[in-house]
Amino acid sequence: MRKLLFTTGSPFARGVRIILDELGLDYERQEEVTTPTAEERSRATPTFQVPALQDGDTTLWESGLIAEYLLSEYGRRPDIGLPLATSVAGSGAEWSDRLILATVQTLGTAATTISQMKWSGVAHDDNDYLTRCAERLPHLMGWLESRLPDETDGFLKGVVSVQDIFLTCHLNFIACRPIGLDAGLDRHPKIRALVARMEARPAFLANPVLWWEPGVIGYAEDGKTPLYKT
Ligand SMILES: N[C@@H](CCC(=O)N[C@@H](CS)C(=O)NCC(=O)O)C(=O)O
Repeated sequence: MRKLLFTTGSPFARGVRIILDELGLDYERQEEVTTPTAEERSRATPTFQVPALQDGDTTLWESGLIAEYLLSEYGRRPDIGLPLATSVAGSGAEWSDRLILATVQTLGTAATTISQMKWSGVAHDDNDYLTRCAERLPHLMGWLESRLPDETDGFLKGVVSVQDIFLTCHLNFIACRPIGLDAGLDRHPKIRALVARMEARPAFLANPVLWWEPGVIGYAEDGKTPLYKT
C-alpha cells in the first residue's frame, strides 16, 4: 500500500496529497500533528522534511520529485474536467517549464522558512535573512505572472500542471497563516484567476488548508478548528 508521511500544515505535502487525489490513488495517511524529534523524523528521511512517499519498494522525499514520479508512474486520469498533466514539462519547452516549477518551489520555501522561524520566535522583519525571503515574494510573483499566458490558462496549456497546484498551495498557505506576508494577488490577475480555478477543483476541496502552530494537537469535528494542548 502507498503511504504518505506529512504534516497537517505543509503546503508541499498538501500539493502531493492533491496530486494523489487528482490521480484517484488511495494511500495510507501518516499524518503528524506534533513535531517529531530529529531522530524520529530521520527514520523516514535524512532531510527531516515532509512529504515523504513510500510506494512499494520506492521511497521518495522532495515534493517536486514525488510529483514527477506520480505523473510518470500513473497514467490514468479520472474524468474530472481539465486533466492533470502527464509530465512536469509538457509544453515543448522543457527547461522553461522546469524553471517555473523550481521557482514556484522557491516561493514555497521562502514562505515556510518565514513561518517556521516565526514559531521558533523570530519574526521576519527582525531578521535580515528572513527580510530577504519576504522581499523575494513580489519579484517571484511578478515573474510567475509574466509566465502565465492569460487569465484562463495555467502554466502548461490544456492541463492542470504541477506548477499550478504547488503555486496555489503556497499562496493559500501565505493567505491563511498569520506570518505577516501578503502575496499581492490583487496585483496579479492571471495568478489570482489560476488560484480561483484550482480552489474549485474537487481535489483542492478535499484537502483544505489546515491551521497548524506549536501546541495544536488535532482538529474539532468541523475538521478545521484547531485543538490546543491544555
Ligand atoms: N524542498 C522540500 C521542502 C519541504 C519542507 O520544507 N517541509 C517542511 C514542512 S512545510 C518540513 O518538513 N519542515 C521540517 C524541517 O525542515 O525540519 C520539498 O519540496 O518537499
